Amino acid sequence: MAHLDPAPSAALPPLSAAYDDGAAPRRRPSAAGIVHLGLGNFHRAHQAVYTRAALDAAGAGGAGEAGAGDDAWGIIGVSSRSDTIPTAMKAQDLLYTVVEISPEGESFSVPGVHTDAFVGAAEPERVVASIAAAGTRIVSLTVTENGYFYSPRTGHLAVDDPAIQHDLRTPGRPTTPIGQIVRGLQERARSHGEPVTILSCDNLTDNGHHTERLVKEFAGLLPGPEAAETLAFIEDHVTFPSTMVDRIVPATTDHYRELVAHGLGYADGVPVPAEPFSMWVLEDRFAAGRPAWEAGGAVFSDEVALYEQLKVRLLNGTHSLIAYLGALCGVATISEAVSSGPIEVAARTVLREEYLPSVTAPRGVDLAAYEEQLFVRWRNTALGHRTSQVGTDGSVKLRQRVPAPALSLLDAGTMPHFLALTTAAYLACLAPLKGFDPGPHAAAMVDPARPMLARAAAESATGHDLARRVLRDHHLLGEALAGRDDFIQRTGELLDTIHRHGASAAAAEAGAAAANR
Ligand code: CS2
Repeated sequence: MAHLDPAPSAALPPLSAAYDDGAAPRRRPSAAGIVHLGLGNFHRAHQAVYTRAALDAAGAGGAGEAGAGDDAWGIIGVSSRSDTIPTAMKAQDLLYTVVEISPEGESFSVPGVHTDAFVGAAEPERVVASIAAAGTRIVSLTVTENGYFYSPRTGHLAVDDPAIQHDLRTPGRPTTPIGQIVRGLQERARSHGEPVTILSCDNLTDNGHHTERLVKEFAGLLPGPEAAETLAFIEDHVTFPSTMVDRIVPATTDHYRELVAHGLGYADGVPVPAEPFSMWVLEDRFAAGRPAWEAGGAVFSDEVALYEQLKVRLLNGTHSLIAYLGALCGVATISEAVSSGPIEVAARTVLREEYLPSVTAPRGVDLAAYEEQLFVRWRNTALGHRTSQVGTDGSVKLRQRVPAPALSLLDAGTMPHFLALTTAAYLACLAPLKGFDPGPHAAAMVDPARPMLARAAAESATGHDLARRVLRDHHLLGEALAGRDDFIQRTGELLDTIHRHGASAAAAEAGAAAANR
């Protein structure tokens, strides 16, 4: 990629000035209809872009679908703790640029759909009030797999977690997304009783039902009659549609700020890079209307669960293997990792032989074309999607990706060597045994299980010891896999190979074993 001089941003007009020359949408939403929890890059390059298309369609007279012709779908963006994005967005009239990156070049767009932005941790009462406002018709979430405060062992609300305990004891100042939602719903029930939709947009299987269960479990723990009142309101006035979201969105770097400065001629402190591909499949169960997101290509379907399973396994599951093997091979980006022969072979094998058997294609989806498209997307070198970003939060992500397909193969008498390799490569990155250095990209991975993993690694002499401690004793991949000694043994063996001979040798070993099964 051509080198660009650092942007002379001080000399450039701020993005807010883009209105005057028509680079930003002139038509802003007339009011806020959506409160979004998790004002990160993914939301800003996904839901916000679909919402812009819906507002444009409403401006053009609408298409006769639900929500068409309605422009009161502005989004109040709530960042969980960091003030970087809210502060920067407010300084530029709530605008930011989406930089679409393909090997052929970049294109720029400014969604301009937010009506406010603030930090939830700094203003907890305002989160509750925003969710409770009668004008709020959808509360959407991108809080990552790690933001739902559920026990990976049971799938139920992590009642003993100090943050959930805090939210149960402190009505007006919740800090967790589930606590914020329930307190907001409680307030709605008390004040006006208007219906609302809770819309999870995270990579969780059955994300709507999962969110509904956690919300109801939290509501059920409220004191005395509050529990019954809130649960009754939820039952009658709240829906939780499931969604499948898909767009690769790397972290913002100065490189993207420079691209905006040079390409668009404005200073944007918080642009969002994104791949050209984008997909959104939703159940059409909205309690109080919705924007005409189909104007941006969203698909309303009764097969969301199948789409979600396809995506979480084929895309996300394979992505994890590419990230951990890549990091162990010293590679910074997904595109570089998947272009290496042994990693591509491992990725294709896990996808075809270990994820594919457990998915059912939604109507009209060609699985061979889906696979090819994934490899094209992963090879998008211009994107700079980092192995450390995909490898982050593996303890929570792998629970969604590995156990179900692994168990169905194990139950059929087939060893899932590459799912064991995914687990082994994760452990090699996050729980290195004494004397093993997984390298800087593994060191950059953030994971809530790091303290437990470090203790387990310190107590273990071999890969097998470590796999046993983490999978069997700590149930890292859930209870069912905790009881599968064969899978744990295989993970331990592959982990020992990584320690002794490196990740490529372990991938070759898994490949040889898979060829013989
Ligand atoms: C990735 C996803 O970080 C990860 O675990 O697999 O963020 C992936 O890029 C998106 O789900 C693509 O839609």
